[in-house]
Amino acid sequence: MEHAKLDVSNMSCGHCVSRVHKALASLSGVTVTSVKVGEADVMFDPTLQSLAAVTAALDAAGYPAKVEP
Ligand SMILES: [Cu+2]
Repeated sequence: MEHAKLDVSNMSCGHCVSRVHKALASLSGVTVTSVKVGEADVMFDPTLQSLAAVTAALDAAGYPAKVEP
């Protein structure tokens, strides 16, 4: 498993936190470590899921995300 920290736009409240959490948790190979307003931490299995697919899923949910270095 690899760790990634995501910078997530458009989040403003607990509702956004639960929507982002749900979008991430629905992806196979992804374990959500934490979600806060503006950021998310995940562990992912690179053989099952790419970071590009993870950020694309958040984009689709209305929360554009980028990977923090
Ligand atoms: Cu919200």
